[in-house]
Amino acid sequence: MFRGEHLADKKVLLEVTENHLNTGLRGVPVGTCRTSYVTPTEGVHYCGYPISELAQFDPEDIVYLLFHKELPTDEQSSAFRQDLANRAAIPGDLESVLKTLPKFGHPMDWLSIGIHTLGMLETTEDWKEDALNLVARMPRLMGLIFRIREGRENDIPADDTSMNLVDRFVHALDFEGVDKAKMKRVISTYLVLHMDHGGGNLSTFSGKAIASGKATVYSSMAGAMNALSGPLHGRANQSCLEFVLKVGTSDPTEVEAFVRAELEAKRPIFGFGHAVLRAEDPRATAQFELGSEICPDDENFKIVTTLREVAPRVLAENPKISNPNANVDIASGALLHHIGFTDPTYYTTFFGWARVAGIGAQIVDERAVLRNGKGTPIYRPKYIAEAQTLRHIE
Ligand code: NMX
Ligand code: MLT
Repeated sequence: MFRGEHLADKKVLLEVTENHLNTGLRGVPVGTCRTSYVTPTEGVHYCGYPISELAQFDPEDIVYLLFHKELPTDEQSSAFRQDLANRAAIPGDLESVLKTLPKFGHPMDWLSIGIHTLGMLETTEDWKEDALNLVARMPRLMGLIFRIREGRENDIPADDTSMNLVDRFVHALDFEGVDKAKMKRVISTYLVLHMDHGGGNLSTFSGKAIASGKATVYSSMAGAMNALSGPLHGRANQSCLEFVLKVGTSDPTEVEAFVRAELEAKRPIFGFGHAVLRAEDPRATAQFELGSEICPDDENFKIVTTLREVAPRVLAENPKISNPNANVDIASGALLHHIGFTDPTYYTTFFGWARVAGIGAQIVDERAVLRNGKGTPIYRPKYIAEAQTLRHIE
């Protein structure tokens, strides 16, 4: 049962006026979304369930929800985990390709190329098959990216496809001297919180636009990852931890001085603000709760806790800023750092890993379900010619 049917409310439709032009389609309805919607105060809902109710679920059950639009029963959950395991083996030599990439390249570029490579190794020409195969193969790709970039490319543990998604990544990674149980808990929560965020966020929109020209799921997803890699979108989680490391103190007075100086220098305060939300993002709240439980004394966690108190007050002084509150990126870096991922340049790859599920499910819906299975046509919004352009035409 798909709860929270917002689309019955036709008031969301509006007349497009000149004021909507050149605003990045802000607020302009362009389609329907079957996986999730975002409300300004409760944030994202997956198939009608507010994210605050889902944070503790296993990632596999949330992938099931996004693809099937209902939470699985115990039997459905086990069958789905088996299905993912059956799809998980990488059908070819991904490792050799990754080993040729420049180690100084950004991990998001590796992720995009890795997804492209998976598509070159096997594409089924069935939207859902490809989307689920990709979900099932992501943990190994992620593990290989980390290991090969770090020069730990020998003795990579053989893949064990019977493991769950997070265990398979941690197994490939094979970090020494870390608390693996804590690591699995943080990654699991991270994946669930980041899987989907409505139909119009930049990476999802870009992925669906590419797929509308009938590019494969893999090509569309690689494009979506490129969109996610921008510093105002997914890569804000990297910038946010870099920012936290620069703040370097949890003293409220010093933090406030730092925030003001950043604003003065016209630099964004990472981890705050949102295009749709108008309150603290519940995904941030969930991560603060997790951090208070597992690492209340971690220095970076203490800094983000102070930022959470100080920055909204300072940002609210600028009436142009629609939402001065914490967004999803504020605490995730501190948690990832705490469990052993100390290099923030990797953080957006976790975001990308998670989003593969939501974007994949939305591509399947747009290509094979909407408009009675016919799918939406190729994206082609209208642009209005500017006077200068018209002069050239004449
Ligand atoms: N720090 C400094 N300035 C800000 C911030 C912020 N955190 N948030 C908004 N503004 C500015 C924004 O740049 C814009 O300035 P201008 O008119 O000069 O272009 C003005 O306030 C109005 O922006 P809004 O309408 O409030 O926000 P918009 O929808 O344009 O942008 C973000 C949303 C998320 C891009 C913006 O809030 C931002 O840059 N935040 C910091 C970066 C960040 O944390 N991004 C993560 C978002 C989550 N994600 O995954 O995408
Ligand atoms: C998010 O997860 O917050 C997004 O992808 C950004 C958005 O919704 O625009």
